[in-house]
Amino acid sequence: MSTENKEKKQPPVILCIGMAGSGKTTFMQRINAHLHEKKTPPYVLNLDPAVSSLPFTANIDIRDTVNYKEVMKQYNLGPNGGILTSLNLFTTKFDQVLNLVAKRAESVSNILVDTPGQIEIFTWSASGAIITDTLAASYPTMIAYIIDTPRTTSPATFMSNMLYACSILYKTKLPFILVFNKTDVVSHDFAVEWMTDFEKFQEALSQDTTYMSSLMSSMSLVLDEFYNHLKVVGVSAVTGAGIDEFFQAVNEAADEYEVEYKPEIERMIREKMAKEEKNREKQLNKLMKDMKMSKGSEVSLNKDHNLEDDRWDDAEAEEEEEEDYEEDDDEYDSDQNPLPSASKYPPSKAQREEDEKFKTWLSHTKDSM
Ligand SMILES: Nc1nc2c(ncn2[C@@H]2O[C@H](COP(=O)(O)OP(=O)(O)O)[C@@H](O)[C@H]2O)c(=O)[nH]1
Ligand SMILES: [Mg+2]
Repeated sequence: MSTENKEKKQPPVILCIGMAGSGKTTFMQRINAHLHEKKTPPYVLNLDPAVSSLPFTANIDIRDTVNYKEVMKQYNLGPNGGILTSLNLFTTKFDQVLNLVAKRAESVSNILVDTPGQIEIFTWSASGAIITDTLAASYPTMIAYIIDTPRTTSPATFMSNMLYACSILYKTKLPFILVFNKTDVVSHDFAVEWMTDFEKFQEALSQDTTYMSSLMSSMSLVLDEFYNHLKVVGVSAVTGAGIDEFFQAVNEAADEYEVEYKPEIERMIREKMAKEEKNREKQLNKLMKDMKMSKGSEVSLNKDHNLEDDRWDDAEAEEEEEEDYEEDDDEYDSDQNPLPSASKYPPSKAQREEDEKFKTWLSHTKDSM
């Protein structure tokens, strides 16, 4: 991590997302070990309630909060429903999780997050979105999209996987690193070639004679734009190859977050606060109106004070006369004004008296504040 900035930088959050079996957990284990070796330990979160044994120590483990098997039993759910419900339950406590993370943020290099095996549980659930957005509001957050390289060598699977990644990028709008994993089995060179040379991908597609190929060839045009937004690295979680390149991409993604994503996130937060402020003002106005009404009825019940009130009325009598003139003017104008002016239905004398009393009361309250 660059230490040039005087201001202490927030640790980047690396969200590991990918299809089941792509190697997210193994990759987490690898980068965790790598950071410990460099004496820059990370903070580790496990969000997979169904993992039987973790090959690394998580600082926060969803399994400590919810027992996924119990959830399945209690709610009468299958495995996927159980995982999703566990994640939802955990998300209700995420503010506490965030507090714990914040306490350690100063002393860790990165925040690593492992997600459930089945990708859609995290990417298409409300809790996944809440967790992602909450982290992204405070930390430079990025997606590490893990790909099972040996299983992506056919153009059709490659394409499907890219479209999925594309949908996550558009949904989260966060910096995105494509991590081609398991390069100890198959090199990711073919993927890089397909992504940089459109003709090469078309060529590969043309050898695919299934109905998919024509669908794919038209869709691949869309992906060209998507590829421009990505960083691509090839790694092996098992051998450790490519991990330095991965962390280089993490640094770039963190900078990208500061320049491109943070201002946008801050703008969204400001917008939300302005909206809330406006709402508060509206509520306050409503409250004042309510007070005016209740105060009015209270005063009108208070007949004992009429003598005093009368003195005030004397002083106000002139004002009232002036108002009467204004009302007349309004009536003349009403021909041009399509909306009937309020003076067409002037308030009754009693109402006006009450209004005046309210104004007086208000000015007294202001003075005494
Ligand atoms: N050869 C090889 N196998 C890997 C690699 N990374 C993960 N695996 C294997 O892929 C399988 C699934 O890995 P896992 O980390 O559990 O995937 P997850 O479901 O995405 O968390 C396991 O059998 C791992 O041993 C890798 O870099 N190379
Ligand atoms: Mg896993």
